[in-house]
Order: sequence, then C-alpha cells, then structure tokens
Amino acid sequence: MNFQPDAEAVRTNIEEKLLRHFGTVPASATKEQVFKAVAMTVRDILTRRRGEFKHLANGCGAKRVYYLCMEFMLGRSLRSNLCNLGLAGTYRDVLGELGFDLDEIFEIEPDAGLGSGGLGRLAACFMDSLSSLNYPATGFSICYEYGLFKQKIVDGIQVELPDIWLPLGEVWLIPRTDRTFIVRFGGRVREVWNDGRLEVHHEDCEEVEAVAYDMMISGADCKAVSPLRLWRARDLHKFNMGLFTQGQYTRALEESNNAEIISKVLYPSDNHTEGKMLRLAQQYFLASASVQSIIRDHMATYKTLDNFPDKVAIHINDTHPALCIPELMRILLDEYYFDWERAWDTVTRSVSYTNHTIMPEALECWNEALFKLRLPRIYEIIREINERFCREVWNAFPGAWKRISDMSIISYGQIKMANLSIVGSHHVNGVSKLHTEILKESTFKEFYRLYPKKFTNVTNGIAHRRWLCYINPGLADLLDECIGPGYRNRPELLSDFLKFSDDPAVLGRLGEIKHHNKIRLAKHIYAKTGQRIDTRSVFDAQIKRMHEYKRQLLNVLKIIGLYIELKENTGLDLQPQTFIFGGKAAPGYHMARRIINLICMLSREIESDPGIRERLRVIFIENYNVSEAEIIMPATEISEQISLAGKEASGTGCMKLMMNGAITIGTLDGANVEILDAVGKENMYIFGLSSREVDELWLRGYNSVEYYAQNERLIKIIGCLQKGFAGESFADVAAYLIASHGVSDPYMCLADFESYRLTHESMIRAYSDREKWNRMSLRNIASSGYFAADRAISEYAREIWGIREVDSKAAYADTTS
Ligand code: 26Q
Repeated sequence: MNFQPDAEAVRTNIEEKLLRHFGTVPASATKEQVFKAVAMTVRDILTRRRGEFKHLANGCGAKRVYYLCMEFMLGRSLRSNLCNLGLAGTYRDVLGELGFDLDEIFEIEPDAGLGSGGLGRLAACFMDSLSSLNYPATGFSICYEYGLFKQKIVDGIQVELPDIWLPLGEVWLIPRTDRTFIVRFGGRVREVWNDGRLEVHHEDCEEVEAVAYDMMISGADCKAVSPLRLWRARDLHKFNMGLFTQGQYTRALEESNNAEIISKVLYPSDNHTEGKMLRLAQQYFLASASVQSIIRDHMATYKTLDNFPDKVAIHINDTHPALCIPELMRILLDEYYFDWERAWDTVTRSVSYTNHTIMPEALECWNEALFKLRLPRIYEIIREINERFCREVWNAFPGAWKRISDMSIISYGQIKMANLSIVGSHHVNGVSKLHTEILKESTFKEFYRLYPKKFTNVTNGIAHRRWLCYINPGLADLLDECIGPGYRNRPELLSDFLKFSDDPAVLGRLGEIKHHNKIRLAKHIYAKTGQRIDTRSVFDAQIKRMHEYKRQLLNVLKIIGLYIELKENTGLDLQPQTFIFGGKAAPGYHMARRIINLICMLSREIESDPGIRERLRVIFIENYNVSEAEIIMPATEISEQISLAGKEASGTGCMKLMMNGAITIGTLDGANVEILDAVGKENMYIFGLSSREVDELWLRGYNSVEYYAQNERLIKIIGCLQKGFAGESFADVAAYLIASHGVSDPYMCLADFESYRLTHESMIRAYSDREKWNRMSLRNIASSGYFAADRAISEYAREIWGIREVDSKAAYADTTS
C-alpha cells in the first residue's frame, strides 16, 4: 500500500519541520519558512515511496531506463507533487488552519530552470510520464548552481542576471554523499602488458569528484517515484595547503575553485553549439559519473555485467551526453577486461539516441587536438571505434570515399558527435514524423542506407497533467464533468469530449473558462508591466526561445502592417488584438537580441498612442520560463507556430497551447503536421511554403526583393522599420530582410509573408463567430490526447528501450516464489 499521511500527520509534520529547522511555529513563520517546511514533508513522503517502489522493481528484476540529458527544465515542483500524490486538498486545508494560503506558498518556489528550451522541458515531461506509468527509470543531469539566466528588459534591451535558485530550490535535493565517483581529465595514458593482459593507466590527470544530489520525481496515481540524479562537481583537493603556507593565498583559492566550475552554470544557447572546453568537460562529467553509477547499481543487483544490455537501457537526449558511449567502452575494457567485440556489443545493445535538431550549427563537433588533450583515453577509444566503423562502411560500399568521409566520426580535425551517437546506438529517434523523414532523407541519409532499421519516429509529447489539469483547473473540471476523470491517466480518452462539439452549454462554458484565464493573465501582466490589456481582445501568443528560424520577425511584420492600417484609417473596424511575446535570446546572439529590442520598441510606441492601443497591443513578457508559460498557455486563443518549414524539429509549446484550447496558425513544420492530422484543416490555420518548397526555393536562390518590390504593404512595413519605433531605428533589420546579397534572411520571412497575413486575417474574421470559435477550440482539446507524454513514453518503452511497467502483483509473485 502506498504511504499516504492524513491531515493530522501532515499538520504535525509541518510543525515539526518548522520547529526543528527554523526554531519557529506557524504563527510566526515566514512564507519562505512555510514553503521549505511543507516541501520537506513532501520530500519525506516521496523518499519513502521511492524506497517501496525500488523494492518492487528490484523484486521482479525489471529492466531499467536511464535517461541522460544536459538539461532538465523542471519549473516548480510543489504543486505537481501534491497534485500527483492526491494530497493537494489535505495540504490546502491544513495550511488554511495554520493561517496560510496554499496558492501563495506555491508562488514562493523558484523555478528549477536547469534547461534552456524544448529539449530540457521534454526531459522533465518524460520523467513525469515514466513515473506515472510505473516504469523503472532514473534521470541523470548536472546540478547547475546557476540555471538559465534571468531575463530583465531594460530600455527595451535584454539584460542577463544570474539565476540563483538553490537557496530555496535545494529543499528538493537529497545529497547522496555515499554516491560519489571520480571523473578524470587530462594527463597521459600508459599501457602495460601484465600477465598477458593490457592494463591502461591514467597518469598525471586532474581528478574531480562527482557528488549525487537526488530529486524525487512523483507520478500521478501510481506506485512509482523516480530519482533524477543531479551531479555536482567537488574539488578533491579542496584546498592546496602547500600554496597557502607559501603565502599564495589567492592562487590556492583559484585552484580549489577550478574543478567546481564544471557544475557552476548552464550554457544558455539552444539550437546552437559552443565549442567551449568547459562545455566538453561538463558533458564528460555527466557521462562518466552517470555510467559509473549505472554500473555500480547493476553490479550491486546482479554481480555480473553479462546481462547488462538485458537489464539496462541508456538513452542519450541529443548528442550532449554521447560520451557515455566511449566511457562505457573504457570501463568495460580497462576495468572489467572485456575484449573489444564483447564491450562494443554490450554498448550498442544498451544505448539509444534521440536527435532534436537538423540545424547545421547545432550539430556538435569538437576540435580533435583539444579533445585529445582533455580526454586522452576517451580519444583513443573514439579513434578505434571510428577505424572499425570506417572499415565496415568500406566493406559495405567499397570505394565510396565521399560516403566514408561523410559518415566518419573523425574528419578534418573534428570529432562529430552525431556520427558517434548513431554508430554507438541501437536506435536513432526523430521527434516528429517530418523531422524523422528529414533525418532519413537528408541529414543522416548515408547512415539510413547503412542501417535502415535503426531509425524510428516517436513524436514528442507533454506532461498533460501539468499542462492541462494543474494549470487549467477550470478546463479540467469541465472535462471531469463531461467525460469523467479517466483522461487524467488515459489521455487518449480526451477524444470523448468530441461528443460535446454541438452542445451550446459546453461551448459557452469553454468561452467562460478562457475568459477567466485571460483575466488572470491580464492581472499578471498589469502587475509585471503596468500595461492594462483588454480582455475582450483576442490573445495571440508566440512564446518560445528567440531564434531567427522561429520567425518572431514574421509575426512582427504582420503586426506593423496592422499598425499602419490603423494609423491610415482611424475609423477601421478591427477586432482588438493583443500580441504576446515571451522568450530569451542567447546572450551572444545579436539578431535574436535585436528582435527583442524591436518588439519592445514597437510595444512602447503603440502604448503611447491612445487611439491605437485600444485595438492593437504588443506585450513582451519578461523572463519567459515554465512558471510564466503556466499562466500564458491557458489564456491564449491563437497559437503562433510559424517557423520556416523543415527547421523546427518538433516544437512542444504548440501541443501545450492546443491542449488548452488555442487555435494554431502555423506552417507545415515539426509537430504542426501531426496536429493537422489530428484536428483537421477546419480547425487549424496552415500557411506558407512546405519543407520541399523551401528546399527548392533555396536551390533556386531566394531573392527577397522579388517579394518585397511587388507588395505595397511590405514596402510600407519595411519603410516603417527603417524609420524605427519609439526613437530607435531598425534599418539593420530591414536590410537583413530585403538584402538580395550579403547578409540576408536565410529563413525567408518575405516569401511566406502574404500567405501568413491573409491566413491570420481569416482567423480574426472567424473569431467574430464565438460559438464556431469555441467549437474549434473544443475540437483541438479533444484531439490533443495523442500529444501526451504518456503516449510518447509508452512508444519509447515498447519500441526503443524494451522495458515494461513494474506490475506490483507480478513483482510480489516473483519475490515470494
Ligand atoms: C550544445 C553544445 C554547446 C552548448 C549548447 C548546446 C545546445 C544546448 C541546447 C544545443 C541545443 C540545445 C537545445 C535544443 C532544443 O531545445 N531543441 C528543441 O528540442 C525540442 C524537443 O525535442 C523540439 O521540440 C524543438 O523543435 C527543438 O528545437
């Protein structure tokens, strides 16, 4: 039976934590203290349940999955843990009696922002489903002291501040000082033959200790609790007393800090690599500590590595943790004396890989010479993997030099991590249907010819309990009433909601729920920015990382067009519209920062014009993160998914918005294609070039001036950009959009502009028939079940990892027999 405290126990536990940790009582405790005390009691429940589940899983010898990712963007945990455990009501009552409001306590928690965008949030959603479906799973990542920077907008410009999350956030972390491993960098490798076997010694290297901090991830209405193990770097030689006594005080401090720098800060770029040696150190640190931990657990249970691939699935989320492939080889060869073939067989039957991008600048490469200096033994192993692989390709395609050079793991002084990942994995997964097709036909075409069976498609999914039930309780209540609560554990049942498409009462309720959520967002925006937005205007949101390929610029061009129209024709009868943007730019990404600046200046100019701002509003929401998303998603009516076709691997924000009843305007890109399949073209607005047309246009040569010169509107819009907004010229952005040579827009905004504008216009017309709009909204909600992470995880489990749910009855039968 799952451990579940009653109200009396909850109250006593909270009081006890307050007294013991803060020497206080509820009547005089601060909200921070109450948050911490409450979180500690929840952590205790989770730890206890984890013990019970581990016992069950061990009892049946279940195969486990280990999910490695450099990022886990968890957001806040208290609400989701309480809801998942079915304890939200009890805690609300108890805290009420103690004089606190649970919702206010939720607000105290900082976001755990250990991720930069979609990849990191996907990892967090997947942990939720792994637990909820009772799969035996562990996540591995780094315990960054600073997560993704905090974004401030000062005079319309992004300023980055450190994200200090640990003082409060670490309440969820359980330090496992009994789980530490040594990770080695630099030095030399010495090989000696001893008693007929090769011994590999690592000399003069720097040693860093990896210390485990576990965060317990709850699932909903289930037995499982899964650990997310976060590694923190600790300097082994904490302090160099020698230097200290020689009076070199600062040098002693510097040296002691050096190793700990590894887990200091998350790299803030997404869909772009930075070939920095510190990033390489972070990646190896994660890979090495995690593989050592996996082997230790496995040996503790089975006392042999013979059955390793039957009991262990290691998944690498993008290439960032790919060094676990040579690291596992190293341990099997050097520490367990496997021969090469047996070690390679073990590795390639255990590891699988998901690719998340086809943007060339995001495919990781490391400089061979620097890599060799930093990780000499790992380098030797990669060389050997590569030599054997190239021989295999040669045998399959004799004389095909070009092909071998494309597929080689090392070429022209670069180590290509995607090639290493494909060669070392039993499956290579793409994150949407279209993305998988592009991987097979273009990015990894040669690999697909060699290993056609390796390639799979499991389309991404989102944690629907968090992104629907918990953040949109009004909608969840309506669904409970109409179709019963079964969809909470079986998201495919959301389709039952279709039965209500023609029920005017339900459609009316949907409209009211949306309006209520819009009021909540409007209040939030007022508190943050002082801007009072009209809740009867249509809420149109583009919330995601700032990136050229996502084309926030295309959206801005459309808004400028509307602005010009309103200025030219003051009597124009236009449905009031509020455009909401949110997203961070990588600090070194100039154009992305310029786009933020443009949005903010346009917003400011409109704000100063009373005649316009009643009908057209632009809002830039500062510091877009998981918690901000949780307020914006339920309030949004139009979801902007307008990347250039072929560039967005999947997108997951599109799924969250759809599930909350927003209607999508989008290109045929990433998961949009499957949203269209699910909801039908009557309930979605598609525009623009297809990915094939994009490729053709690219080959022919995209000439922006062709689109510009023929379009009166575009001429005016570009003119407006050149003149600028609120005193700031954007002539540089205008030049980028229309240049036919030199620096120009590779994402072809102007090619899709007219089709985008017309499609948006027809959407705004449709909005005036509110019942029809609500019906579209209902159909989107009812068709969103496919995009639940529960579905994605079941597919991964079955098709890629070969793991099964832990069934409590079977487990007991096993242990008792
Ligand atoms: C690599 C090396 C050095 C520094 C940084 C990086 C790095 C970090 C993060 C490279 C890429 C990322 C993140 C990529 C990402 O978030 N991709 C998104 O993944 C989502 C989940 O599959 C998809 O839905 C999105 O389409 C994809 O853009």
